[in-house]
Amino acid sequence: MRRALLLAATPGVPVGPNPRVGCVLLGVDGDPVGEGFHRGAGTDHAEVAAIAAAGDRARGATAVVTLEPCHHTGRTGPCTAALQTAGVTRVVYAQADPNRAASGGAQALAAAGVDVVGGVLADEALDLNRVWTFAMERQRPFVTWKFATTLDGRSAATDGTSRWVSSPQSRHDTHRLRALSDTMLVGTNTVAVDDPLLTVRDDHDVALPHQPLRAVMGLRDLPADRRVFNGDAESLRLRTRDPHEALAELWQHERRHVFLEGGPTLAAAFVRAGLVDEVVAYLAPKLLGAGRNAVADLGVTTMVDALELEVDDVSVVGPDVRVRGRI
Ligand code: AOF
Ligand code: ZN
Repeated sequence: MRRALLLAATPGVPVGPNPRVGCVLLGVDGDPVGEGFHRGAGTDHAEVAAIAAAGDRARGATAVVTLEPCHHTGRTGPCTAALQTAGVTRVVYAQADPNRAASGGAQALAAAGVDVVGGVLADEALDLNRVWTFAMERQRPFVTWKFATTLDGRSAATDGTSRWVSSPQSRHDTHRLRALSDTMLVGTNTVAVDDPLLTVRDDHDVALPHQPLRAVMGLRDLPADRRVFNGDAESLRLRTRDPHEALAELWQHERRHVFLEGGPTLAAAFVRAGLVDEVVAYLAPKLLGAGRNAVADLGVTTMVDALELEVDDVSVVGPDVRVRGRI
């Protein structure tokens, strides 16, 4: 299973709607006879890749796979059938499939006489696909809200200037995090005022290979020449003000991880709706004293009602401090 987990985490797999999955086949004498991993939506599932590698040696083999084999026809066929056709007699998996459309594989295999064991290193498998699992369970994308402020909590000065609150190192780090998501989301106000490009670039302004979808939500009309609607990445207009509706629409587009970079009004709408799952804050060692808050009114009037974060990481990024936590 450790080998299967390593395979699942092979670098270079494109960000997309599917989980990362690895599989090792152990032949009748217990030696590995084939292995495989999933390379992105539309390609072979890990089990099918491992079966292809093993050929005839899959007969009588044990499949060790990081996710419960699927039992549906989606972009590809059911792995339950592929395993049985190949003559696999035993299946050991880590994580139960949280995808309702595909689950039921363990039961179906057991009913067909295959020896099935689940839950082996399940926590590690879950960790690898933590965002995907969360999204599947809730049937909506996971939301990371990112913001940058001065040490006294200002995201812009009173004259409106917000470039650059945080350091080049923090901006570089932000681009790295953007590239791990599949969608960047801002409001129409941000587009109207700041005209951001919202693509993923490295230090030298070179576009990185994976460009998340650039989604813009809100009712305000925007001219087509705004930078977010141009450049080397897709964009999507969401004509809604309601965070629930926006996420439902993004879910229809098979989006699993939204990187929210909107202004204070949009951030407050998501926080109030209980739709911010993770916060990433860059705190720059600067003081403004006055200026705009990162988030608008949350309806909190007394300290005991403050929203608390469970912080899971604090890092120094250049001169700034990055805090990551769950609300
Ligand atoms: C994967 N790779 O190796 C396994 C998956 O519609 P599809 O064909 O892309 O199927 C996606 C679902 O299949 C996925 O959500 C998960 O439930 C199941 N197993 N998926 O992408 C794999 N084993
Ligand atoms: Zn499958």
